[in-house]
Amino acid sequence: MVDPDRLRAEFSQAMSAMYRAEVPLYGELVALVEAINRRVLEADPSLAASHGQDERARLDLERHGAIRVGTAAELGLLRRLFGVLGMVPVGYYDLAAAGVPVHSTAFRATGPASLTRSPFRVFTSLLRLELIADPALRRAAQEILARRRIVTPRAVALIEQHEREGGLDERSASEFVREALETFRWHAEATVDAAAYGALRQAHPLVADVVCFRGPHINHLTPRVLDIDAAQAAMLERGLPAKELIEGPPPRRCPVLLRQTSFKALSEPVRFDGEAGIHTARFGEIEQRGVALTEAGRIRYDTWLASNQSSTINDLPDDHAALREQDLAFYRYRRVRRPDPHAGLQAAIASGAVVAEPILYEDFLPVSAAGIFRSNLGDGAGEAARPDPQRPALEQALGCAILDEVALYRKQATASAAAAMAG
Ligand code: OOG
Ligand code: NI
Repeated sequence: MVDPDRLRAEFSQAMSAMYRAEVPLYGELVALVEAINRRVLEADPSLAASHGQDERARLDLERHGAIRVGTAAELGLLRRLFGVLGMVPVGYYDLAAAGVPVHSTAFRATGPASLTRSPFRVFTSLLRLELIADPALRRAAQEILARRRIVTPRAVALIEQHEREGGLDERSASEFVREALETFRWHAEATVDAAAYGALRQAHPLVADVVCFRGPHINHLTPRVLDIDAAQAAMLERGLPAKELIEGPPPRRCPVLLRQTSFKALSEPVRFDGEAGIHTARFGEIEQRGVALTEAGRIRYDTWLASNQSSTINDLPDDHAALREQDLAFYRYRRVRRPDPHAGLQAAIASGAVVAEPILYEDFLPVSAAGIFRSNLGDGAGEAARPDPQRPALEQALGCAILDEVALYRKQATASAAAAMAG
């Protein structure tokens, strides 16, 4: 049986190659990011060192993608498809609170070794058709969606084989990568005529993007950059249509969570029942990731976000030792030499026997995500709807529970501390 970590790495490369061919600007962005990452690591050997071998190895592979689906059944099927690649749903994001009629999760690997092998993640949103006000339009959307099949019959068969046999052999695995990729391909041929597209777009641009095409085309693929301010400047220098604002925390010496920027979505030629038109959906995005925050740390970030967003998050120290000692961020512990068995973890760190390394934030931020959605959907995408979070509904559609990201970070921190201090 093929290792799901290897399969995920292969799939992520295949996805990247497909998107590079579909959206040449993405290739440009990847080149820009690689150049900046090289420069940052050369200029700051201490950063390169603190990054560790594993971190460096995964940097060039690192991507997230985003897709949007229309029905619970589609989401349930994708959960099974991503399961073949060792990816499970982590985190619940309610974007309706920010005026975007979807709720979302991210499919990703969870174990530290698996993340090192391939941190590929896919932000996956389920359209909330119940938020379309016009009942006739809602029904029309449901009928259109009920007719499509977003996963090829062969891919479905391979998913079933995987579930039955607990894995895939070499040949089936390569076939699966090829077949599963089809789900995320762009289709320039809409499934509806221009009038139907117009009506759905009127309801919400997102509704048109999800409902009017054969499948959940990947709408962006995001490489990870080590200095997003430099990348933003480089994007503007090259004339890429960058979004004005970087989403997420302000720049800091010790980056936390996630900072993101994107270039605006392209207007692309599509055909509606043979008639020429345009659709705006796909864009490019880059992100810088920092240390994962504990609940207490996250409250401080969210408080800053809800306030006037001054240039610093005042009560979140910009210092890894302070973040760790005050239990505001998560760290992984590595033994350098045998610690004094009678001393605690803090003493072992102070003596240099154990080192603490930041645990990278692997997830997303709902307010940032809503900002990314909005800047790429054109006009009329911002009216706020404020229904309650629907986490149980999303879990029911997935057919499984959504893992809690903070619990995953805590588990990793605790397990590494125990291993570093063990006899
Ligand atoms: C997803 C937007 C969210 C991110 O990086 O926060 C996202 C979408 O536009 O479908 O990808
Ligand atoms: Ni994104």
